Amino acid sequence: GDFGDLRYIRRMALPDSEPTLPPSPDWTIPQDWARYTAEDHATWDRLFARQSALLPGRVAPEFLAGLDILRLSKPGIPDFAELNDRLGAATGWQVVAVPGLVPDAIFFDHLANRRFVAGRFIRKPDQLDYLEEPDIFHDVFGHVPMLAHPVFADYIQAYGQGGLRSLDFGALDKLARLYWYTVEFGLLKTADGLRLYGAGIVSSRGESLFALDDPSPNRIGFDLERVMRTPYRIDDYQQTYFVVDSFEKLLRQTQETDFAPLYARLAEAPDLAITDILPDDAVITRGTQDYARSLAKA
Ligand code: HBI
Ligand code: FE
Repeated sequence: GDFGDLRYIRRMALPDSEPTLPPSPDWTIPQDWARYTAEDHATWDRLFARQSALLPGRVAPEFLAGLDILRLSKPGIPDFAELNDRLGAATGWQVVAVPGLVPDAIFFDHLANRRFVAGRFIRKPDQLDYLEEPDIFHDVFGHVPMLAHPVFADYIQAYGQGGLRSLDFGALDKLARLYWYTVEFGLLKTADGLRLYGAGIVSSRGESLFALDDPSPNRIGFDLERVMRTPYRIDDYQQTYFVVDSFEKLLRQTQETDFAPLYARLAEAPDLAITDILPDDAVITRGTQDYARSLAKA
């Protein structure tokens, strides 16, 4: 089936079985923009054209506004030097290239200092809908537009700071769910209806349609503690999406929550099942889960 570009997440769940030597203390490498081939640039342009045609009317206005930052002076894969001039001017964030997944503490340290790590490779033309690791299209097209939004920019930084602290509590798996269900797969409630903003959705053609239109998944109002009790799917479209009312509220909640007692409570409470609906949930869509069932049978 069409897995969108989510399969990359599978690698995040694996133990670090392929030890890689850090290329530098902070794991960054040069982008080497001059090394991209004409085919690489054409892949970016195809994906960019396809998603930017699909997203108006589906994506959060904040994302659409941020997308302009990716329209650089030359077509093809963005040159981080030029991109960073623009992104830096907007919110002070920078994009840095890394060879692939980096250790958690390194990842959080970059976010806490307003540096977003991005893969520098791009998928091959036969992988437009399907790949296992985040490539530059996911990392840059998916994430950079929201990093250009001042409130969301602060939210991702706060997440990085919280991530560093979660390591001391042994609560990384719980906190990672917050990132997953907001930064990667979040939906926003607007006066015109639900809109997409999660990078894992907006960089995937299939999930850009599924997350908004399909009757299968649950769509539930965002609640910080509830989200942190909810496991997620790493191998296919989500079975539950969480909907925020505003990015301001999301940021405020993340800054004001005292995570130490929250982690203590979570350590006592059992995880929920992915598709559970609780009496206190603000249910927007009660999903049929037909899509997930069809996968299980296949
Ligand atoms: N590395 N390059 C990269 N990208 C990620 O999204 C990423 C990572 N390393 C660790 C990591 N994410 C996780 O810590 C979290 O998403 C929880
Ligand atoms: Fe991502």
